[in-house]
Amino acid sequence: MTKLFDLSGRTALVTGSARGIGYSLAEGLAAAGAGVIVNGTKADTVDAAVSRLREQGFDARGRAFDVTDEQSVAAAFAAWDAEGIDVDIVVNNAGIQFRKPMLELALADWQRVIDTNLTSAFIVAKEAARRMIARGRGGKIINIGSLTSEGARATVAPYTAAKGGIKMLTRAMSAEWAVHDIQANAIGPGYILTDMNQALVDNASFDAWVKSSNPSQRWGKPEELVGTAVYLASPASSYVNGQIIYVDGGWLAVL
Ligand code: GCO
Repeated sequence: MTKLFDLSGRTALVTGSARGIGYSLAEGLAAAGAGVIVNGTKADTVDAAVSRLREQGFDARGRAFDVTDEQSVAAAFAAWDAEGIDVDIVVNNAGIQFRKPMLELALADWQRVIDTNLTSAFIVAKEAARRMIARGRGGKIINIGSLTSEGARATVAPYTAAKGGIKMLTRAMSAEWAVHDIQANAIGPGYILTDMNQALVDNASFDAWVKSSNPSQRWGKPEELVGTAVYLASPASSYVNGQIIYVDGGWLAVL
């Protein structure tokens, strides 16, 4: 049974994993046996995250690169090719939030969120899938969605559009890559206690809304997403494709 969820011998790239949900997912995949590659935009925070993982005895390395930049992504994968590192699992987690009503939203800010939260998943998955197909051993792609993959909230239009796109991009990946034994799925986190959401946690009325809107009546913790990530990264999900699994305390299940 344990082999079903064993990631030993596999390497997982988690984008945006120097902190928050990404770091927790990298830590959880490492604890399940995977070698992990930490990514972020800043070398110092990537290095700090790698050190924290190595202190726990995990096989971890890092690379700071911009997941929205095609050349930077290609260079990263070329470097791993040269080191004999095969990326078997990709977690497209990188994401930013920018809260502003659309009538006040500059196109540049819209584009930045779309590029980081959606386009980067295409760029990274394309580089990874090309190699997975060439190796003939299949692979795993896990895209990070959101409650906003299903429903919209005012003031977060680009994030919502991107996360809705993540749900459908995941299905598109399945349509083209399932035949190569690549399972592309998504995780839809509910409201999770992260730095990105701290302003919301600190807002008493928003905090009350989150707690009253899900039957668990609380915010989720980043580590509560790990089990679903390990499942989707493991042989246990070998016939699961194009799905989005919500880890939301029951939010989307109730009226
Ligand atoms: C917001 C939050 C949400 C959460 C999460 C919910 O401003 O509403 O940032 O987007 O982060 O995506 O699933």
